[in-house]
Amino acid sequence: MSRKNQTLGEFIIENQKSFKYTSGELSRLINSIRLAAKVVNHEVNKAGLVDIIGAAGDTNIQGEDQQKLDVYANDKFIQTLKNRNIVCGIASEEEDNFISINSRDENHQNKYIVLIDPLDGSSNIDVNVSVGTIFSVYRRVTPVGTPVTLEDFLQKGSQQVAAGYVVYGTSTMLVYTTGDGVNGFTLNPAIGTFYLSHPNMEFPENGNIYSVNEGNYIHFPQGVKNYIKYCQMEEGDRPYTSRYIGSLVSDFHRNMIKGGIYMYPKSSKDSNGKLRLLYECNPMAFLAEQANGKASDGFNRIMDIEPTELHQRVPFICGSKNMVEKAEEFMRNA
Ligand code: AHM
Ligand code: MG
Repeated sequence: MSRKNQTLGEFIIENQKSFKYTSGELSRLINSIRLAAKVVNHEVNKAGLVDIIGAAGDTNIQGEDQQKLDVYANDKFIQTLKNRNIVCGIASEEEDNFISINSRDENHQNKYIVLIDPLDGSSNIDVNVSVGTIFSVYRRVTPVGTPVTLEDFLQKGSQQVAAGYVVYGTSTMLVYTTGDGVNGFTLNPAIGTFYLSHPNMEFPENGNIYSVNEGNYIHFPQGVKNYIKYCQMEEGDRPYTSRYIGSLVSDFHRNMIKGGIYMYPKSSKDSNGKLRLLYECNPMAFLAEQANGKASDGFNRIMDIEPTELHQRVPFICGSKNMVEKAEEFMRNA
């Protein structure tokens, strides 16, 4: 059940019954992400003041070292999840290895693991363009009571129990799914509360926006080149509009609302593209499917890919269902 003006806190409590597992742990986990998102939002919003309050690497007026924002976001999300004693393991784009968390009576009793990209698109910060946080949640597969292992993190996207993102944009929003549709909450910064502003979000089946870094065009596979030419062709509802922010969360968010396709294909420079399967593509794929959209590597469903490494990269095509299927058709026929 959802109603407008509901706060995220109320929504979590009222929807806990619909979770597959109802111990309350997942609710507490989403609550922790909500809290960390607010803290990071506060810092991201001050990014433009860097010349006034000091840049990364400087020492601030209290004698504290200033951190780069992506490191800051990483620390805040990890700290919040650790302190609240909710997860047994965390993996992050910012950390080479996963972190095993041994808490609650030193007995490894927690069941959830989280994979996170704490500040995606961080090259956009210097120019005041939106950035985001992406997260993905699984239940561990190794026995409770033992330390987590790599196996807990290398699960297929289809095993996710929750996923979402925070977009630090003109408004800050938290958008997430627990496998029962996608809901979006907007932060009222004056009082620090997220409100349900976008209930039951869905990709339109068709769209007219394509988002891809066309600077890499000559390096793309022929199928992608052909699809881009198709988008630009004068025919029916085409040419489509090209919009590329260079911040996956923001490009995805816009396409979900307006209808569109995002692509980061492989290229002759990067044989698997750029984006990471576990904490960028899988969570966005889960959201896309829950919002009536589709996510693919060009040939296969993203959430069916069997992961082999923590920081694995994968080509990514995601968005309105009919557009993704059309792109796949071009890939197959190239
Ligand atoms: P990051 O995790 O290093 O920030 O990289 C991921 C970002 C995505 O948000 C964005 O869509 C893409 O990289 C942009 O890459 P490019 O500049 O190559 O187009
Ligand atoms: Mg990233």
